[in-house]
Amino acid sequence: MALALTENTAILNWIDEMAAMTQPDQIVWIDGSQAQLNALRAEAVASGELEKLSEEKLPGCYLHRTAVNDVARVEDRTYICSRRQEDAGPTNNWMAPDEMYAKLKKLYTASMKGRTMYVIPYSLGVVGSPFAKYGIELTDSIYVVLNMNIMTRVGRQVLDALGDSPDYVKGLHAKADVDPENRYIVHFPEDNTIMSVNSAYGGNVLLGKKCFALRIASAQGRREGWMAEHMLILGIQNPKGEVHYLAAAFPSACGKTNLAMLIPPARYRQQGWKVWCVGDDIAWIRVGEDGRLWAMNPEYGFFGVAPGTNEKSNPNALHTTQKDTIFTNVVRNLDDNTVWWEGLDKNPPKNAVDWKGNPWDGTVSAEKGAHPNSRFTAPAKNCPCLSPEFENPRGVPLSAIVFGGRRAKTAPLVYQSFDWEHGVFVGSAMASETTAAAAGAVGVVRRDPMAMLPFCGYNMGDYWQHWLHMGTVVTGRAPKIFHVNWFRTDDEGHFIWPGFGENLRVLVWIMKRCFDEVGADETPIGYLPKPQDIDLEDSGVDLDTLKGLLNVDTELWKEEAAGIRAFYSKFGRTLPSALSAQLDALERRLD
Ligand code: GTP
Ligand code: SPV
Ligand code: MN
Repeated sequence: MALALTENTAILNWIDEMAAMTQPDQIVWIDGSQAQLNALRAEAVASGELEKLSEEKLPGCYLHRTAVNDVARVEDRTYICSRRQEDAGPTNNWMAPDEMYAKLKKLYTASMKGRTMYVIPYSLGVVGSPFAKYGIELTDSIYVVLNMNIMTRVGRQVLDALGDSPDYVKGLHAKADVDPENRYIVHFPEDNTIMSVNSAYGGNVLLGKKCFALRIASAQGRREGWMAEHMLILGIQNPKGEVHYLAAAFPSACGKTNLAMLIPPARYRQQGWKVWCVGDDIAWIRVGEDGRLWAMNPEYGFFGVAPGTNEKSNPNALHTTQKDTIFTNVVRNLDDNTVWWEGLDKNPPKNAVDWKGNPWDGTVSAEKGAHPNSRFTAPAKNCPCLSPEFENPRGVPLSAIVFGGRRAKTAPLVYQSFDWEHGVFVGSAMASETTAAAAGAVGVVRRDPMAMLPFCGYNMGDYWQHWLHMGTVVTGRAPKIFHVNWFRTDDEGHFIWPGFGENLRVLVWIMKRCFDEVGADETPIGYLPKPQDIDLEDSGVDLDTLKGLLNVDTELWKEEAAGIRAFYSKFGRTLPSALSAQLDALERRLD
């Protein structure tokens, strides 16, 4: 094999086997050097896979367009192939491992003929730290190599840290024909193996992200006593200079990147409030030596939603994307060779190319210029508010865990659970409107427990049991658990709460609750703020509106409880009894 960067026989034998099946013309090891990455960028530009953007305005930035049928995660084609079907649970697609391996073998055979196989050694977490986990992704896509290089720590140092150990996650990705009928995103949690074929879209093919850091890692975490969660991690610095941390789980395209990079309203900034971003999508959570829960971000970059990102909503994200960024499925402005998307500003370019590659003049109102799930891949170190703790391998201690989703009605702006067990119930019962981040209908309310419905690598009932167990390990030091909803709408469908930077007002209440600095009203669903305890000065929201946002409609909540009961009924004996008891108690309180 050409220029292998390791003598690790577990790795070499596996690559031999995968190469014999896929039959690439050549194998190239990614060493992480700038020289090699630059050569790959040049090759991708020459082939049209990437388009170079203005070096003056967007230095080091590129544009990529995916196939029109390949723009989001495909949940109906994503599988958890454990030996027993019950271990995948009622919320995952399942097939017996032997059957799936045989099926995939046909799709991979000779799929890399005429192509190059790239070997990407990558680390989730700081290389060499006790909390890092390593993976190797084999892919025939330069786009994947360049994105993985932004999203994870890539290169020779990973192989050095791994040494002779067979403890790494195997990932095989082949673009094949990008055929949606034969697209499979498959996880074998018992083999630490991921196989992805017939796609070239981010979440389906950047195997370090959802596939490893959530689906495989959640299963590892259960075995090893930690948690892998679909959560942002942020630090809130108060005027005294103290920084307290929280992690928040919102479903895809429901505001994690935006909250993680929040800029406080002007008066708060003047008083000394600041938010530090530790992570925007994934948190690995462990019990620290002090008995508290600590969260670290295993990633190295942001794969963020472009539409809606602007100078007002998220200036930090916008700034993060001004260099060394890959944009996927956005508009290309031909006049100055930059990019545009809906919600960037009110001046769509007139001389442009849309996400499908067609001429676009910004006036075709029916057709969006950028795909609603168009994304930027940007290095974390570009972020102006990146936390000084970002490279701390242990992460940060959590004071609060926050769940949330898009709910036009039902869920109030914020409430607090009564205790850890009730908090796990609140997370398990989360529901949210679907978004463009996954293929399928948008705006349909569905249960999305802990924002992990598409990402839990084992039986969701066992996952809830693991959450309950973690609470017993950190008794007395457990983070307080909250639920937020920025997305309540009025009768015309407009968002009532201004959101974005103004969300700090809610985070401040949450922090006060964590440190027993403010009271609350006890309601059937949990503790709600006394309206006067949420600061509204300069928010544009009046007290009556806030009272509406905090309203708990008993009739809607009875329907909600019935919905939770129907969802729980899928789990049979894997539903933890503590959670069915929580549901019974909620129904009693509502009566
Ligand atoms: P994934 O990367 O898919 O996991 O998503 P995410 O949770 O990081 O979502 P993101 O922060 O990218 O937000 C997605 C969309 O929600 C964007 O279009 C945002 O503009 C919008 N959004 C984020 N926060 C708010 C908010 O507080 N209020 C409102 N109304 N919209 C928001
Ligand atoms: C999500 O869909 O939650 C994302 C984007 O963060 S992807 O990497 O495609 O999963
Ligand atoms: Mn996500």
